[in-house]
Amino acid sequence: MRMEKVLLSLGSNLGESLDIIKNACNDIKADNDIQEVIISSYYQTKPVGYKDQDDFINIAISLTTTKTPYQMLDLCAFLEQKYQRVRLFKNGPRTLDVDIIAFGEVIMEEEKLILPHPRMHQRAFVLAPLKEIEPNFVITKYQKSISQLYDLLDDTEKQGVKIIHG
Ligand code: PH2
Ligand code: MG
Ligand code: MG
Repeated sequence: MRMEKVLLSLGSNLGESLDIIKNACNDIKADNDIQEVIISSYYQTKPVGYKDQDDFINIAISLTTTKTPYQMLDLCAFLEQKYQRVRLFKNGPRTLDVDIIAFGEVIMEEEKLILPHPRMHQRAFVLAPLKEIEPNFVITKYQKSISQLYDLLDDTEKQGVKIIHG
């Protein structure tokens, strides 16, 4: 079976965000098709897009898996359901969002899944946690590492992201 490295971004700004993210991490570690799970520190991040909402907690996860991209997407959707995702409107407050940022070198644009994540290269709340755990992972689409993509962000974007526990 082919093993791929997968990068995930988790976010929450509604409910008990720290607990929700911690529990989702444990669920991911317990999955039989997932190995080598690395979890970043927790970050408190200013909302991007729709601004009139609470700060988010964001983390990144790196793992290896024998799952396909769509099987991985199913797990993300399952976890969002399990933690009773409430999402009032696009980019609005949510209890748990689990996004696939990259799936090996896969590049695809389908209705339900775009890889790598279409906005990953613009977001400090994605790249700061990822840089901590996978600085040298190359995003094939951009021919740049996570660390290089992070360095290209504006200072204002970077300043909205603060580490909260190590
Ligand atoms: N997710 C969004 C929109 N804006 N802002 C922060 N800080 N963190 C997020 O996870 C986030 C966001 C859409 O998924
Ligand atoms: Mg998202
Ligand atoms: Mg999402």
